[in-house]
Amino acid sequence: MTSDATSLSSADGLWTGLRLAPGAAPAFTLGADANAVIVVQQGRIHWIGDAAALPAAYAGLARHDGGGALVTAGLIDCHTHLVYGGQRANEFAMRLAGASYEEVTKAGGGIVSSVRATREASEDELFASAAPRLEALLAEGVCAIEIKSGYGLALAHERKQLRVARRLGEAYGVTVRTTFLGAHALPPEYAGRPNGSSEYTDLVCREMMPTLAAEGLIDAVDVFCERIAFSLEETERVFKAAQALGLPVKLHAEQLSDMGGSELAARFGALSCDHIEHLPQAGIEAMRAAGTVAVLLPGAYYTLRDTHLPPIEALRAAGVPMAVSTDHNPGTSPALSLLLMVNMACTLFRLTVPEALAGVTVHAARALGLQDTHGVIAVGLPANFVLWNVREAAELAYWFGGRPVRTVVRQGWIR
Ligand code: DI6
Ligand code: FE
Repeated sequence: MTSDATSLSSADGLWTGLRLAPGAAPAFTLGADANAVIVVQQGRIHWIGDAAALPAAYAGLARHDGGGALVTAGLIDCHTHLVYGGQRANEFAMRLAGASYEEVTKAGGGIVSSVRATREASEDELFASAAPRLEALLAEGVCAIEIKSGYGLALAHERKQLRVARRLGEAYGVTVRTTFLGAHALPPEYAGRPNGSSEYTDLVCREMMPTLAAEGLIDAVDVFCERIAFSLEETERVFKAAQALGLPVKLHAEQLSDMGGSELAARFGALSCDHIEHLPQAGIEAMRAAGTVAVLLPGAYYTLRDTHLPPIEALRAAGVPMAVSTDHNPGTSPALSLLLMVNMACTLFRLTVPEALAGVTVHAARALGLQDTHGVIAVGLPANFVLWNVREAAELAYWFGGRPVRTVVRQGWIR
């Protein structure tokens, strides 16, 4: 882990001998074999172009030899539940032995077991357990990440999660966008009450969200809208509370069934609808009209052995931007590789390589409201880019496993 105060060197200078991956720097259409140059100054992109056109003023800068590496914008993991206590490998083993989700839940498993472990953990313990998970993602070139709450389900514990998310961003020099997901599951103390879900939704809207927003801990608000979680009516109550606080929304939508959540989210101008295996055409149209990003989560689809594919062709035809993310969480997607998600998005969901790479860069940025500062290599933006030891961009989706990263430049520093 390096903090900016102790990094060995800044990325300032002349990065030479580069090949820009398609889409990496939209302002340029340099051929994949062009000898591209990036100039970084004070941690920001100052110039990009063909070496032959480099302005003389930059010729004397410190040089970083790219050695012919392929370059993409820094990767963005736009949907994670990275901060939580404990882990649930035992559930994984139980399910392999044939236990149903109900049996796992009866044995104390499921989200509630992560809630219990998160509540028992201190803020420092949560930081310590999340740090190596973040390091694994950063090692693959992630330069921005979304981190949700949703395992505390009570004010003090939701605050703990969101504070850890902020601390991780500061400690590692990575852009972190926090998402309040108090409406992730019904906490044990509300389960079994006749109006427990509605009463808890009130607590989320009237106490937890405004308090944590006032403490500067919330960048966006999310809900798990599903038969086994929160209803459409409860989701709308949470969205209205977020809107009143000026907070953007996103939604775990249509993961297991068509709840109509995507149309509701689009009505609130949601940044993204996520999972969307059961997304209907009406939801697609509403998302297109609202500019809402479709976030695909192949890790959860794979772990749950789902067979209901998201409507990729219809999303593509409608021109809805598609992002790809790990959905890192201890239950349905304990994924620590965004590149593996790129491979799964192609292999399982049939995205093209350019679509999958856009899904972890420019579209992922839009899903976090970061489209003006992240997701592409462009003059004026913070220097977030990755040099890869591959000949062609398709290799970033083709290989799974391995370490194709040559150099990560994150927030203007070599990591
Ligand atoms: N959808 C999921 O797949 C995860 N949360 C959600 O909203 C499950 C989270 C867990 O099992 O811990
Ligand atoms: Fe999720």
